[in-house]
Amino acid sequence: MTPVGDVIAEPDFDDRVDLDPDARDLFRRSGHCVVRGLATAAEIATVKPSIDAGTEARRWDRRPLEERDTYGRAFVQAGGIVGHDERTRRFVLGRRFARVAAELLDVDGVRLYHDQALYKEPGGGFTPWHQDQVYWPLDTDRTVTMWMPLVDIPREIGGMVFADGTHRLGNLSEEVIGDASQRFFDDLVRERDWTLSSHGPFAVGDATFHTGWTLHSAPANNTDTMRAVMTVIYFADGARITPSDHPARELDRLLWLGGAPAGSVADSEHNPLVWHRSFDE
Ligand SMILES: O=C(O)CCC(=O)C(=O)O
Repeated sequence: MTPVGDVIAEPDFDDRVDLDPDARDLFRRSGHCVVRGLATAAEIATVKPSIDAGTEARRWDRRPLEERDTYGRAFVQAGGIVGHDERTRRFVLGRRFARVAAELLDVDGVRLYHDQALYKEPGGGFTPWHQDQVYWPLDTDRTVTMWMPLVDIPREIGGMVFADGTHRLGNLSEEVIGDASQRFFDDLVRERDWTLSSHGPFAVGDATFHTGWTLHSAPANNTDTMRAVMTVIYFADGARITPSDHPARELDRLLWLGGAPAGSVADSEHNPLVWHRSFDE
């Protein structure tokens, strides 16, 4: 990795970092973990202007904060920033991050599902409880999101709150993120008495990883700082597309899997193999 310092010419996000076995163990036991310093401040300083611009260009909801619903108030959301420019592409397709994802999932290779910027504005609302994989028409539970702050995130803002061990329970509800998922899972969290964990505060370039079925939420941003976060979602190479039996999954099939039919291997041009064991040989 490049040392922390000023903006650098071109970061190399393809290099190898050694994963702390404790992070791997926590991920397998609880469905989430944190990897501190996965990118340096200098690397993020170089790439952040591109991600900021890509986020502004591709954000889905342009209404003012106060006109949005609970989901819309949670963050400015923009997906597919990988196509914004070369710097963003190199970040999203960085083998450093994908190798960590593959190691955590214990698979030979991972493909890109999609990337997504999640910028929680000053005054932005909480992120309702949800499971990501309810959106994903994939026949595997070997799926993972890397969530990386592009700014320091103090304890007052915080990061996601995870319900430990829920990654082993599969689909707990067909509710997509919103008021209904918040109500449903809030009750379930109380009823099942799951242990809740969080990894904040964060320095820029730290990253959390959580599986597609790990139940999570995030607190509101009551500070004056934009909580700029970039995420990259990966799935195990070889996964197949499942039948579209939910409108959200059908939309995702069209948006992120190249519209390929149910039953086919998820390997469209939008889902490149970002890391495979053979790349290191
Ligand atoms: O950043 C947040 O507030 C929530 C992120 C999230 O739900 C995710 O990355 O799956």
